[in-house]
Amino acid sequence: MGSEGWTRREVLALLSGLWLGCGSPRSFLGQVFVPAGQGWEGLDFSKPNPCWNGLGPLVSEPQKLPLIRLTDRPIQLETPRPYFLDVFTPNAAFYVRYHLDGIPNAVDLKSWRLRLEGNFRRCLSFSFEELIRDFSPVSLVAVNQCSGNSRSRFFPRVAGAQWGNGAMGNAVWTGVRLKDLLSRAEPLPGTLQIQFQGLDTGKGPEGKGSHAFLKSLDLTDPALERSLVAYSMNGQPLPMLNGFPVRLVVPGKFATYWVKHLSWIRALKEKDSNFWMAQAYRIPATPGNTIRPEDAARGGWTTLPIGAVDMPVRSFLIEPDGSSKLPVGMPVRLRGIAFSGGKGVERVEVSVDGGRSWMPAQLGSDWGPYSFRLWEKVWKPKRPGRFVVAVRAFDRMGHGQPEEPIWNPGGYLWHSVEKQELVVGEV
Ligand SMILES: Nc1nc2c(c(=O)[nH]1)N[C@H]1C(S)=C(S)[C@@H](COP(=O)(O)O)O[C@H]1N2
Ligand SMILES: [Mo]
Repeated sequence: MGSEGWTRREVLALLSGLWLGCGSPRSFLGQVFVPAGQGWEGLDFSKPNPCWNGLGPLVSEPQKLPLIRLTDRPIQLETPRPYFLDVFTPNAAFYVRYHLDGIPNAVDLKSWRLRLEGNFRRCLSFSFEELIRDFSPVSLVAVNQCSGNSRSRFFPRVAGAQWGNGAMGNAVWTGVRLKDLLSRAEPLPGTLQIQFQGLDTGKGPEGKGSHAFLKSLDLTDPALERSLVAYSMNGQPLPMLNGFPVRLVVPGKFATYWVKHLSWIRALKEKDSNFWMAQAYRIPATPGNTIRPEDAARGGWTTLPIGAVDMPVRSFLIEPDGSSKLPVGMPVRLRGIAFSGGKGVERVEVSVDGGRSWMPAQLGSDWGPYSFRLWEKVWKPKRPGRFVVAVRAFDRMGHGQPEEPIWNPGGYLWHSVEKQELVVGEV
């Protein structure tokens, strides 16, 4: 690999990624899907990332286990594959995504307030203590998934963090119902949207003047009804990097609406025209929200905010990860997770012949329609060889996953069937 045209920093980032990336037998990540007969030196970066996770060094940030660092400023950390063997993602392993580099390192709960302002009958503010004491706590289980999860699968590649599959996590969220806060403040007639803002600040992308991270939902969006202002994650305070002291939880919607360090809730009389709503996080208004790159380049197509859709159903093989040979005749547990954006998981099917034939998997406990659901299937390989395992899930509305890749310029909504090569050897 020549280094022409690359900055030293980029080369170093790439090298450190390779060192820990898929195919390296020393790697803790070990989530190999290396093309037949090749080692990791055979990976082609002009093609989709073949590894389960994104590529990057493992780094330890405060309150976090070693996670895969995709970018530094803003910090973006991906959860390594083995943590998804559990239905709840540990807080310390939960992925991290920011847009701005001015992120809070500490929040003083003595002075911190959650403020409701704008077109409300009453402008209110609440201390952390009041949120815990004066409202009945509500708990729910929901998957937080970045809109760009699996973006490194896109071909041709698109700009943005090159996530593998680890920009997602499932947790028990506890807090105050958003609607309890809204009904105390009472949106006045003429309110179109509710806007959410966290404590982070910065310049944002070059020339965009996006000083703060702002997201809005229509006042009529049913997702507001089920949303929480969460102060607890898996029974613990939120890690700072996941939004301490409180974050918005919008079950079923992509995590871009799950505003961290939530400190301002605003009633808007006009539709939010800020950068994060009007320009970023837009998807093609086409069937399946997919578009051909050449059509996208021609322009003249309409877009929707990604909040217009619920998360599509997805499923993943977590173990075995392909890093070691399986012995012929020995039963192995194929294990993984599936989830949907609110329609539940009706069934999961597994294939060991690359998707030609499918077998039903056993499902684990049902933690509700927004949660991960574990699945497993015992498989006894009868002959040596290379087997391509594929997994697909269906939600309760009968929606499945496309076999074909999708594409859009933002690199959003990837949900095609995942495949993993497993090698079976003679005993
Ligand atoms: N304050 C704030 N909240 C935010 C963001 C942000 O940049 N700042 N990013 C959003 C996006 S796009 C994602 S994917 C999730 C990531 O949540 P996590 O970092 O807790 O995993 O946070 C959302 N909430
Ligand atoms: Mo995101």
